[in-house]
Amino acid sequence: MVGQLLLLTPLCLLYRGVSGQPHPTLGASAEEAASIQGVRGSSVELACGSRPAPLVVFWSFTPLGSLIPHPVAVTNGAESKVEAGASALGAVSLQNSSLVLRELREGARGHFLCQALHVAGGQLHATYSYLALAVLVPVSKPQVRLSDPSPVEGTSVVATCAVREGTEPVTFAWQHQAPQGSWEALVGVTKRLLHLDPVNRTHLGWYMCSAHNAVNRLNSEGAFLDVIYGPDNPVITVEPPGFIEEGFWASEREEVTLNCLAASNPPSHYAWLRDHTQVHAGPTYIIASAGRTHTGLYTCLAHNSRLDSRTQTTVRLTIYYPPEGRPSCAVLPTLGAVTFVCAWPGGLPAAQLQWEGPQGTGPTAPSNVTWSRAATELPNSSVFTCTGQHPALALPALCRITLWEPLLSPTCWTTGTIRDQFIMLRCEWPGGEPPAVLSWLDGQQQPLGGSSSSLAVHLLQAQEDLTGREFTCRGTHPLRVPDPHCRLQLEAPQLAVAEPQVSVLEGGEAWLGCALLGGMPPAQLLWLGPQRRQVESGTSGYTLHPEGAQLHLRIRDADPARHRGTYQCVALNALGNSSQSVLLEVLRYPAPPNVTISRLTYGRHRREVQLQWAIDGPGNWTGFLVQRRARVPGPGAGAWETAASDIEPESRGRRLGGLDPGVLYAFRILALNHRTAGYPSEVKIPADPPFSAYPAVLGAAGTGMVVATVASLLVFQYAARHPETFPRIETAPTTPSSGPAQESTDAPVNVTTTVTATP
Ligand SMILES: *[C@@H]1O[C@H](CO)[C@@H](O)[C@H](O)[C@H]1NC(C)=O
Ligand SMILES: *[C@@H]1O[C@H](CO)[C@@H](O)[C@H](O)[C@H]1NC(C)=O
Ligand SMILES: *[C@@H]1O[C@H](CO)[C@@H](O)[C@H](O)[C@H]1NC(C)=O
Ligand SMILES: *[C@@H]1O[C@H](CO)[C@@H](O)[C@H](O)[C@H]1NC(C)=O
Ligand SMILES: *[C@@H]1O[C@H](CO)[C@@H](O)[C@H](O)[C@H]1NC(C)=O
Ligand SMILES: *[C@@H]1O[C@H](CO)[C@@H](O)[C@H](O)[C@H]1NC(C)=O
Ligand SMILES: CC(=O)N[C@H]1CO[C@H](CO)[C@@H](O)[C@@H]1O
Repeated sequence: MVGQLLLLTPLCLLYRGVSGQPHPTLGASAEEAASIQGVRGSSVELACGSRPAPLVVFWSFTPLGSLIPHPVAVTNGAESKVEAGASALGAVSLQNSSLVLRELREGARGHFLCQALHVAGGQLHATYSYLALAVLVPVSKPQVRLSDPSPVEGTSVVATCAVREGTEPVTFAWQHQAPQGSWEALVGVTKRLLHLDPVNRTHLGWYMCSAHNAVNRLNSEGAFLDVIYGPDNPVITVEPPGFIEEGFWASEREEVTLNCLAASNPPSHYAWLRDHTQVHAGPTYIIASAGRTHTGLYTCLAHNSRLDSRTQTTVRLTIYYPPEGRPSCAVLPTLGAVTFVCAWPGGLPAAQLQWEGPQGTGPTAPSNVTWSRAATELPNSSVFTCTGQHPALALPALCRITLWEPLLSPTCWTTGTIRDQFIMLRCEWPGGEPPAVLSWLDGQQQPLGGSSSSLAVHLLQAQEDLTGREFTCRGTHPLRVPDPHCRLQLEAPQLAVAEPQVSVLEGGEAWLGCALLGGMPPAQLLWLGPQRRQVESGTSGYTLHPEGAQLHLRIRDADPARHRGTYQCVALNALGNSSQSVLLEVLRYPAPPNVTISRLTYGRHRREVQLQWAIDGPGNWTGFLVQRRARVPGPGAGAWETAASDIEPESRGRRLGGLDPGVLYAFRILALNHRTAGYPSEVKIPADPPFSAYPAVLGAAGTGMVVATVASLLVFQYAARHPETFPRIETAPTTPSSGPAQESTDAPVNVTTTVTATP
């Protein structure tokens, strides 16, 4: 059966092969050839016509490019047979009349013919089905192949997307992922080959390709393209940033970071050089605290170890530092204007200075700046500020000037130097900003010497003809109009005394007054004494009391001998002198009245006497003085010595002890009015009282047993040698005056405590 079926096949095929088109024969029908696609490895079912239940089905196959058909399978409905050689087509089986190809193989490409016999209406009908089978192959997994995985920038690289198999047409797509990027499609590239010519750093990264055909699409794994490049020229940055034309700047004492970056693959190795000496290895060089010595050229070297290539960049770093301290402000007067000067020297770079006043800002300049303003625009107390800016300072430094007009006006005065005979003209007008300027002018308003600030001094040779001359001191200050001035006129001194004649009682106190009335320069006052010598305070009872323009002379314990006379008050200045006289009289007190001894008797044992006295006539007295004298044998007598003093004016009697019984005494008494002594009384010898032992004592004396004190002897000897001095009141320490107060107008004398007199 099957053998018969196989015989039929060539006929059918031959028929088709000759005609190329199935032609219906008697009782036979043919169908159009259909194209069918199958994919290798998968299944395809070839249906044989549309008519059901054929009697016989016969499948044959003509491979592509061949004309010879091969039987494949045959069935009669009950039985079927698959040709063994059909395994080249895949796993072939029949399902009813359809040919099923599993695990389709590429050998199945070609034309299949199905011949079927049907019975219809008792007749046999043959049908033919032509099927063209295409077997498609899926693309295999592609692989990226790089012509050089590590190319140097500038060379060329070809990337290939390799696919082992796959039914054409196969199309390709490429994707690239930069190291830090994401996958990106390379738009427009659809070829298997990707040309990178020349390759550059932007090409570095992962490459992936995908291949696809009618069956499938597959992606490759990524392949890395490591483009070698660099180093580029280093780029240097500085922190904190400070750019100037010459490079970079930083402030003193700041931390300065120098950063170097040179693009390179593999990454650069860096080195920092300072003036050709390496100071650091690595991209970041930190100067912890910048100093002025850090100013200089800094070079960054970059090295690509793979290519052994080097690049370098040099920058200048300048360390800025501000000037010392702060700006200094000054203001100078100029004609009708004031000039403000602000200076702040030093620093790198120089500080920028600017003036600012109440009406706006002034000029600006480095290190120093001046600004002139018309004086009329400037009210008192205007403040001008100079601001100094420096890049190394966060805040500007300032100085200020407050203009102020000095108060009042200049004051003029003179001082004289007596010995040097110079006159100093002085003029003062203190204060002011700027300080006032002063100058001296003569009577014709001609300047004398230069001008100066606040105080002007002019020296003149003292001459008489300067008397009456006028001098003017002129002050100028920009804020004061018109110029104030002061004047002075030179004049010889003038003085006046309080009283031309002064009287004082001896022992009293006298004041001589003298006042300066004028004189320019101010005169000096002094007193000349009666001997025309200058009176010095503290000597001979003199005291000087200066009081302003007055000089008082006080005379204490007035003594006619020393103090009486003509005094002169003298005023002296560099132009001359003048003087006035004062006559001082020292008056004695009136002489006290005469005194008489009314009684003088011995006391017991002749060691004391009792003295009584009486006042003889009118007058004033302040006390009494009793004197005694030893009567010694031979010529002359002893000196008078004081037996009692300080006797109150009311007393009229006194007991006097301390006598030597062997000595015979004489007594006398004087009345005193202050220091003026009266005439001594008559001399008396004590009388014996009744019942006295006088004879015995007298007898002892008569035997020559005279006892005398040494003092008595000395007094005696003195009296013997100077009989002419007796009887006189001795005055001390100067010349003796004439006796007791015979005349009340006598020159005052000082009475010593020892008063002696001859009998
Ligand atoms: C790298 O090459 C691409 C094209 O190949 C170009 O567009 C790009 O400008 C190049 N880049 C550099 C840095 O040369
Ligand atoms: C101020 O600057 C001028 C030049 O502009 C210069 O001559 C003068 O000496 C400077 N003064 C000070 C105090 O620096
Ligand atoms: C100018 O002002 C100052 C204070 O700022 C003051 O001391 C001075 O007396 C004033 N001058 C005059 C002339 O008022
Ligand atoms: C006072 O002036 C006169 C000349 O005028 C002079 O002789 C006399 O010495 C002067 N007196 C003194 C104390 O200077
Ligand atoms: C006082 O005595 C003296 C001399 O003894 C005599 O000259 C004088 O006249 C007397 N005076 C009176 C007021 O008695
Ligand atoms: C005595 O002194 C008084 C004042 O003390 C005087 O008034 C009187 O005149 C004086 N008598 C004689 C005699 O000097
Ligand atoms: C698919 C198809 O038509 N299958 C038929 C094959 O033949 C048997 C009997 O001969 C039928 O039962 C199936 O339906």
